[in-house]
Amino acid sequence: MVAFNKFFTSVLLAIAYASTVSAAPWPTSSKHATHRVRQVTRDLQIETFHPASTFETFGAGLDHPLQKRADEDLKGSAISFVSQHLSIDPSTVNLRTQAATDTVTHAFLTQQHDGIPFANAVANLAFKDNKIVSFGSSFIKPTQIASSTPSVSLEDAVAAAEKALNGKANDHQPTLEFFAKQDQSVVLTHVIQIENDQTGAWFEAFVDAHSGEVVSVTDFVTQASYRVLPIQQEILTQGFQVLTDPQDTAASPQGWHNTGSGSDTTDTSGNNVVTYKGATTATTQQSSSGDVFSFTQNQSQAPTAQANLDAARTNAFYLVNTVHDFTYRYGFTETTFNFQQSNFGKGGAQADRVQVSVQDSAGTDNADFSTPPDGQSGRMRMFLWDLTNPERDGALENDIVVHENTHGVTNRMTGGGTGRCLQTTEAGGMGEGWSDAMADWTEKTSATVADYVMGQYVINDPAGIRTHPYSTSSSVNPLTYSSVGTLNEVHNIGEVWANMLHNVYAALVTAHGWSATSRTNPNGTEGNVVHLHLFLDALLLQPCSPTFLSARDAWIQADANRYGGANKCTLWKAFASRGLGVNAANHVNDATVPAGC
Ligand SMILES: *[C@@H]1O[C@H](CO)[C@@H](O)[C@H](O)[C@H]1NC(C)=O
Ligand SMILES: *[C@@H]1O[C@H](CO)[C@@H](O)[C@H](O)[C@H]1NC(C)=O
Ligand SMILES: [Ca+2]
Ligand SMILES: [Zn+2]
Repeated sequence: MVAFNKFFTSVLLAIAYASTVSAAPWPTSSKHATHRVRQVTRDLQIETFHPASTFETFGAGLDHPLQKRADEDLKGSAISFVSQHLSIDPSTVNLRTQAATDTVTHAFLTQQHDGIPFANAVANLAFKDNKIVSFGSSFIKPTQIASSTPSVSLEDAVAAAEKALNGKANDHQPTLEFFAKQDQSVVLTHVIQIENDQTGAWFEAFVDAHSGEVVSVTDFVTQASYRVLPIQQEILTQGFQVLTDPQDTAASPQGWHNTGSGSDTTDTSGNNVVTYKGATTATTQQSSSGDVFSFTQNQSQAPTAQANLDAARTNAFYLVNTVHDFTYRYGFTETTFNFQQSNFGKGGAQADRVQVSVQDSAGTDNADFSTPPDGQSGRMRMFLWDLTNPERDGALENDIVVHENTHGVTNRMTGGGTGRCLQTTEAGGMGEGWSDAMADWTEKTSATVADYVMGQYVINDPAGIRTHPYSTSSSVNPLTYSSVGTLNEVHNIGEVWANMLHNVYAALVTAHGWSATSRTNPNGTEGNVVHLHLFLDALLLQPCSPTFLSARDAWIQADANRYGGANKCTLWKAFASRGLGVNAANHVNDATVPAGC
């Protein structure tokens, strides 16, 4: 495979170059927003490129060109705005999909040529009250575009991708898409999903349809989620509780045990999730009739003991359903690319409930979540942790399950359900941050905003698995925006973002109080309700491959959209207190807040 060898060589060159950056005039972190170095297989490391996104927000909104024409639809409005705003021909703009929440309508677009979409030159527009409130774009000015007729067959492209990525094409239909390279030249690619059942790898390969080279990948798996610290001392676990009818029927109209047709299931499978060990049919059956799942964990026995395994599958089932239900209330619905087996005719792509593999044999001391596009199941794998005897089960630590599940939420809501938009180092880092921040949100039981620690149970250490607790105290957690410039690993970068969001949360709760019913009532005015609304609204607003700067701007705009900007100064002060003020840029702190704040 000449093409493969060529690819391999150029990759090695890119990496060798990257590792000698000390001589370069720019900091390594200047690539955080557009690149990511990935260990694709044991022998192959590649650096992927994602065009930089611009992001503009418009406060109360801009008028758009077709606003006055009553007969115009969203598609016409979106294409006409984008082509005028970027001074490009409307025929080069394609509306890929749209989504709506209770406040905003979103259009997700791609650049196109000869009717073929660009995979990585994309845009997103948000409309509120028929005005444009934000615009994100990674459209490029192509220097050269390959012929739109492939000269390499799909069959040969599949073979090249399978060889390069050490896996097999799955049954997802390959597509033909253009792909923008770093030099702004555009290649035509066969886009093929490749999986490896043993390693759990799940990629989307972009294979040049004229040269046969693998030019890039999307990695659907968020890997190596947990860093391990030494065991110091014991903690007590919080203990189980029996919950009766915890389902929220506003979010799950047929409950948790019905996939939209036929009778209810009597095991840990339903419309939002199936939890199993080994095979998807290896679920836990109810312990007595009427959906009773009561299994008492015995901590002196191995996690694999029957009752402990049943407790793990039951706990994960409860958690993923609960996250489904409360995120649904706040806007992660069928039309905004959520995970459900049946969408009950409400739009969006279905047959994609989350599959949770507990006690997965592929690894230890970790967990991961794969987010393919809307319409394909999300896949969570929970491993055992071997730092204690008996081992401990990640499925029994709620913050770990919520962290993993949130990868599905952020990867689906950013960029319109493609799973392609949190691939850069910086965006991947924020992905880890949102996941910790969501776990932080779910574990609050009062208005007190105590320091928050992730993952104490699995490693049996009160310090948890991160470098610092999340805290409003800068002495407890000193991370600021400029820390991102010194960090290269996504979980470390994620800690900076999660700590900022912890401070945003604390500021909102201080300003507006706390609701004990926030999970089921999104109409409250309390700070924790406001926080989760802005959290999810901002995901839909922000551009593909967001940065700390554009993600912050998306929160500010989300507040303008939903609350008329009532929290603008509260948000700016919280972000600025950790270096993400008005003039922050290039991983240099700034504490400025807008005039009037
Ligand atoms: C838990 O397991 C240990 C070890 O097998 C056993 O001695 C103990 O009786 C069990 N506890 C309960 C409550 O079943
Ligand atoms: C929230 O408000 C909406 C719109 O007014 C209403 O339909 C819904 O029932 C309310 N939800 C709750 C839990 O009060
Ligand atoms: Ca879906
Ligand atoms: Zn993670």
